[in-house]
Amino acid sequence: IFAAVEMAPRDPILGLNEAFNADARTTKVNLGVGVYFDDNGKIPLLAAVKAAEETRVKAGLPRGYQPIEGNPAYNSAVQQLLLGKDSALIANGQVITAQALGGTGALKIGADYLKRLNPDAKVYISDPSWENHRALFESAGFVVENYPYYDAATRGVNFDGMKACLKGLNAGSIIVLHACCHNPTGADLNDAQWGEVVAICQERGLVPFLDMAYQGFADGIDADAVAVRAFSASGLQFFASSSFSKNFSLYGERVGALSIVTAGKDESARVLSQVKRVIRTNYSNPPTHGGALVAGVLASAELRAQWEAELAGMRDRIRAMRTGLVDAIKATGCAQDFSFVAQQRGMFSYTGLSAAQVEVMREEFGIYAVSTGRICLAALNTKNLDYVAKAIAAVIKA
Ligand code: PLP
Ligand code: TYF
Repeated sequence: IFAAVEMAPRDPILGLNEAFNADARTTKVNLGVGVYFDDNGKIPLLAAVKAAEETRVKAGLPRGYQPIEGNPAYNSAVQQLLLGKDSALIANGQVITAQALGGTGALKIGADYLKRLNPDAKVYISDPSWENHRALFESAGFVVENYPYYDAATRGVNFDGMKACLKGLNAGSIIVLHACCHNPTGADLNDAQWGEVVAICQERGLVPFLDMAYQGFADGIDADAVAVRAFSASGLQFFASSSFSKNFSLYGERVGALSIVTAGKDESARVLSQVKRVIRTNYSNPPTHGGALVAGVLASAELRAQWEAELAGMRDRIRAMRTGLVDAIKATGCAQDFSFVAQQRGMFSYTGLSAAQVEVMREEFGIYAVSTGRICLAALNTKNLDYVAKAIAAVIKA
């Protein structure tokens, strides 16, 4: 049965981890995968999460099945993070949320449901986008195309190009938007631009799907929800995926959620019933532990404050690494100005390094980056910063 099976291509980002792990050099640095490491190069276990976990373990709970849509306390906390605790949409019963297996799982149940809802729609993702967006929507059966997004010349968003494209799309087209901290470019829309995108979605009858994987990594929980809040104020229906991999440092626990804003309570009940059907035929119901930890942190005023402080600590450390990298590259005497790195938001920077330069970084310095020139700033620390800066300066000069 397997004789004719070909090797599938490796995930361009996760595949780098394998090469990194096999590298024997002690000076090696992995700037490839989007994971937050602390100044010692370790993935943190947040103190707020640890406290919630200790309480949960002490309680010695049985492990029954969860409801198909997951933990109700968790789902309600997710809605409040996205839409704000005083959201009229929540009060009106216009929001449904299903706990999902990470942000990826949320995107997949959303994609599978959209395929049933509107099988002929096309999906549009930013150019460039997170590598998995295309593959995921294609595997749900959609044709996926790009809308213009990044402008390499300005290192910002080609907003005119993006708008012109969105304005030409057919009604019902599905638009995947990075709610904040764009992966891979670090270039986000400003508030006014979000307002314009909302207006275009309204005029054209587009279906927005906001992917929120880094809430709290740019400016803070509420500040990073501006896009979601702009859509929620518009009266539009939309989809939103949440991931708590990064902001709760719970990568392997697979904690995420799919939320859908509907026109009203009755619609919500019908939509939720269909989403549950998608879930049932995929994995029946989500796992308990990670969602319970997030719900536990968010239900306690004390743990929530502790989490927000820890999240601010991660955000501030990334910012310090951004300015540190800019300064350290400058200090090498490098002719190229890297000050744009300090303006980009979230975990990533599109450095402008070519695939050939990225390869030299890997071969000569043991520094791993994505071939597109994307680096993860959250993998820099006070010990490897100068080494990375010197390597970047060296490959640019070569
Ligand atoms: N969406 C974007 C834009 C991401 O960068 C990521 C990264 O992990 C995800 C979704 C997936 O999140 P998760 O790891 O929780 O599946
Ligand atoms: O972009 C990143 O590096 C993160 C982690 O298939 C990731 O979002 C990368 C690839 C992938 C799943 C997660």
